[in-house]
Amino acid sequence: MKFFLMLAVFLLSMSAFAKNEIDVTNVTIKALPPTSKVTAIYFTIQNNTNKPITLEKINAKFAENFEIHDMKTEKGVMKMTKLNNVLIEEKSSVTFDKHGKHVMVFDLFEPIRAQQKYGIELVFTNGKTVYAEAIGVNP
Ligand SMILES: [Cu+2]
Repeated sequence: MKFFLMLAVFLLSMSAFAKNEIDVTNVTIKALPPTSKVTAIYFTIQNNTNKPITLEKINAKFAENFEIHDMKTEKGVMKMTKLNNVLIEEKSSVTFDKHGKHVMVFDLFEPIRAQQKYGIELVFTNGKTVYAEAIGVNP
């Protein structure tokens, strides 16, 4: 009995110190009128490992298609370009926001409402999948 108690204390202290390999924070999804079938997701990916990681795709149940986009200014005009993946260097982070990289969501199955939570999966090329909760935010 004493052994199990000590083991439990040991495991608890381990988890308190363990750092996630990948942290996905400030996850938001743009809330739009129900007539809109397209929206965007923003977040910050922090790579805590000693190796670069590559975000390959996004999955979620509330829409059919997800694309990684970037904004570029061409001849003074802002344009969206599709990216196949996004590299996050070791011990660094990449922020997706409305001024640059973002996840474009097409063919929504349900309207995105402010303050509601929407689960998403971020799939990396090393086989890791990170689950995150996006919060609906009014634009
Ligand atoms: Cu876009």
